[in-house]
Amino acid sequence: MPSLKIMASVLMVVDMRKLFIIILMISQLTGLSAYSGIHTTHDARMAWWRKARFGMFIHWGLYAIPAGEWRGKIIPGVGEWIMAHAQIPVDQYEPLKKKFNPVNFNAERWVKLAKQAGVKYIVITTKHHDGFCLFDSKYTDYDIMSTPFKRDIMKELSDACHRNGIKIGWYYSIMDWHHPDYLPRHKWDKRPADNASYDRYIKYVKNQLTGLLTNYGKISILWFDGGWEHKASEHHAAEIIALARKLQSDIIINDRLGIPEDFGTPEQEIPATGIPGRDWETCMTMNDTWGYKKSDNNWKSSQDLIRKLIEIASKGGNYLLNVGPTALGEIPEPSVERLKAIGHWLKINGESIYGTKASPFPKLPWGRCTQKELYSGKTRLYFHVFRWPEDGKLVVPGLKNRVKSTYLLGDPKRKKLRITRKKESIVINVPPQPLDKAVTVVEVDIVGG
Ligand code: JFZ
Repeated sequence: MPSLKIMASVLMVVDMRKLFIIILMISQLTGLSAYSGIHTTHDARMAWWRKARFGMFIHWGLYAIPAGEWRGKIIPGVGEWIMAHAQIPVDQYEPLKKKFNPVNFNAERWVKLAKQAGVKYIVITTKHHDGFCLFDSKYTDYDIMSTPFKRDIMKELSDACHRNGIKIGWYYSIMDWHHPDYLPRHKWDKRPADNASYDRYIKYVKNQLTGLLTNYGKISILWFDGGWEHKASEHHAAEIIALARKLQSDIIINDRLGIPEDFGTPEQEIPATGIPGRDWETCMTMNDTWGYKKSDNNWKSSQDLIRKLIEIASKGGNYLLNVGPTALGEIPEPSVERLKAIGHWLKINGESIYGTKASPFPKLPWGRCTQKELYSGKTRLYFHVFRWPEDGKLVVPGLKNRVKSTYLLGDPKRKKLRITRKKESIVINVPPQPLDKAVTVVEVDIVGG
């Protein structure tokens, strides 16, 4: 019978462990980090992000009101840049805030659509270049609380994300065409700059980021933008990043403050060979604009968007696909349709994207490949076939490993496919028709990696 003293110390340990688990659970549920002093390593904080592969970008703000048109004219370029492209002075643009009343905004509906699309995280513009804040800011009245809407959109959206298990990230533009201390003034901005202080502006940025990273529970990503008009040192970038990591210890930060940080951000393009050795995410529009633009109906097809997701995953990157809601708070129907189509494909084929790594093959003429290590020392290859072989023979060049099994990923009957070896290739005998005309996935388990 162990002595009472030993029993007491065992109970102490058990209690302490329970307490630690309770604190961690509270921290996860509330996003409040009881351990904000502990900074995670890059790989530790990137683990969920690398598995996620697919996020939704949301560009929303006052620019959704003009929606790409000003004084009866369609303004060239992206919708969220209308203030610059139409050279609208601050005193003519700022009054838009009195018209911003997105009565059809419903955070739960947006997040449920994101989940249906197979999205794992959302990044939304808290403040874009026009300087308008979609959140309740203590440091400016150029914010959502000064509009007829008077509701903190960031609070409603972050709460909906936390309820639905979707990670939430903040886009925050350093460039600010409204704040009197932001410099340089653009040529169309005739406001005097004599008393402007960029250091005072950076203090404003730090104050706003403190609110954004304190008042909304767990924030998983900080997506900076608009940093290109100053050197990182002029932004006090290192201080801003240290502040963010102090407030949210495992937050993931992009490279657009002028310091590489956690991931690269190729925009509207997929790097030909990915970015080996670096985490990266391609952000892309579904049409040609980030912010809503009434006249832009140049929508990419659902098949094209699915194939882009696959292309990016096959090179080891993430896909941040954009929606630009209307001034009433609705995601445009063409975007909804495409998100649902992507989600339908991922419902059947998602394991060939989530948690996978880049292709081991240099190039495949008929499609792309991703891979996943299996516990049994085997590797599962996912061949995404864009161009189905008319002769029913899918040739995989350069695959020397022993093949353990081959199936169509979407085949409910799990019918094994016959393969034959041909020199340094294998030939997979596939049915005459693909299961999915957009992309059919062939899964091949091989010995080794
Ligand atoms: C920026 C923003 O200006 C744009 O409005 C949108 O938010 C996009 C996601 O990010 O666009 C850029 C940023 C950098 C480059 C081009 C467009 N660049 O470095 O060429």
